Amino acid sequence: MQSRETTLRELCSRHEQDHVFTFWDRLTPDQRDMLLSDLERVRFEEMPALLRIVAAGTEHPHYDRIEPPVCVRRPVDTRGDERTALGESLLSRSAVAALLVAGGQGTRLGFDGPKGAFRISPVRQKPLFQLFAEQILATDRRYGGRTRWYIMTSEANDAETRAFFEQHRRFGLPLDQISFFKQGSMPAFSLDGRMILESPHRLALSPDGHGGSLLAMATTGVLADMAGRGIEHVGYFQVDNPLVRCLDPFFIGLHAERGSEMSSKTVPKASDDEKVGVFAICDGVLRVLEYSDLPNELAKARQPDGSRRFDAGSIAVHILARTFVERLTADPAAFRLPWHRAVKKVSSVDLRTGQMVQPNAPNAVKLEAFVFDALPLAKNPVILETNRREEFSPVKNATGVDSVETSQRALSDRAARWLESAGVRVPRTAAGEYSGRYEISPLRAMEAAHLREGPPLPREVRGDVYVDAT
Ligand code: UD2
Repeated sequence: MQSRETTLRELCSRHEQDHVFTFWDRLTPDQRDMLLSDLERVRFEEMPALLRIVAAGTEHPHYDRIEPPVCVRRPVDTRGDERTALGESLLSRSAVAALLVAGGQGTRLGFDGPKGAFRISPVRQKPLFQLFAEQILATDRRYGGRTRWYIMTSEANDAETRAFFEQHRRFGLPLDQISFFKQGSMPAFSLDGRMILESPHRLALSPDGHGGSLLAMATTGVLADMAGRGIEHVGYFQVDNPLVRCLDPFFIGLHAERGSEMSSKTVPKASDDEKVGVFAICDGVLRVLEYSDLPNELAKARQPDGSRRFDAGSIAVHILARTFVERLTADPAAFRLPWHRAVKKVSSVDLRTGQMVQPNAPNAVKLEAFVFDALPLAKNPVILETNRREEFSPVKNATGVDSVETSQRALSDRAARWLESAGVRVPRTAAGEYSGRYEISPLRAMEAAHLREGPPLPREVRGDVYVDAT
């Protein structure tokens, strides 16, 4: 049998990537092993296609006809609705799993560590992961199921993420209710199509995008695990939205009732240039057009009544039928979502000197797959329009738009509204804004109505208020 080294050298040579062995003679045995391990993660069989995308430059897809989609609007009160009842029964049968994608690098937030470890809640400073864990616990207590939680990490943050959960005793969830799995990696390429070395013995690898979740579910055994447990639907959400309702009975029921393979939530866009993809029917097929692919004239287009024409923003909350993911990935070697190309700055090693080079201009192409590109492949997709103030305020940046401050404010204001709806007087400033900070444990309420069911609340609150489970 050929040695690893020979096999990988041959593959590299076949795809004109021999430069990755430039420093081989100087590497220690451990370093050689690391380089070979990195190379084993490269999908060489896809290399010709990848190199074509790298060389092609960024092209926006062209469609002859782009139209707004039809969305189902969420009723103000979903209690008593038959779709809610269906969702509740699926949750009580543990037929729905939660899937959190948390493999991203979180560079914009400037936080050192997995993004889910970021402390976001306005009073207790709970990390994002805890808010999600408590929702899952609360869902199980309410409906009597045992919801399995799959967390996708990446090579860069897997160990730290697992350690964080252990350190916090999984926020009360039993050991056997959480599964971590790792997404794939993708090398960064120089503009002329060579894999970048980030050190003499390491490739510059980064996560392959949240679209990598579908393939990773197949290749890491997650799908088989789900099938074995009777899980039929997968509630997909991102790590950066503390307002997310990750297991929403109404949404689950709507998806199941329609026999949808992939359903998505939307909110009306906050502005023409908000950084969210939009749902659109492109040449007859429902898709998400990512904000970076949306031509300016479409982002600004108006209906005759003056409202925004492409207004259905994607908040990256989906439900996927397990059988849909199985169907797509039945032959993992053949399954591909399109690669999206971004030109970024990546530090690299100078192949002549072995010295590190920090680029001052973008020098590298990174390729990522997006999960919403599965939407055009899904039967009966449904889009549910929901209320932004209740469900969406992502924390992307340290300051400004979609920042820690705006997200904490949204959590606090939502808690204040729920308290008011339960008859509690909440003080406001002269300008009508809530004064003080408010937080409600998900174990006490996941929506306003739950707050009215529990133990009595004070008639009035003031200052920083935390409403606990009891
Ligand atoms: C995403 C959507 C955007 C909108 C917005 C809502 C994309 C490309 N854009 O924008 O349309 O819905 O969210 O907040 O999705 N992740 C991984 N592995 C990866 C890359 C990302 O797990 O390889 C996770 C990451 O941890 C995070 C989520 O995916 O939970 C979003 O990633 P992002 O920050 O790249 O997406 P963003 O903000 O550009």
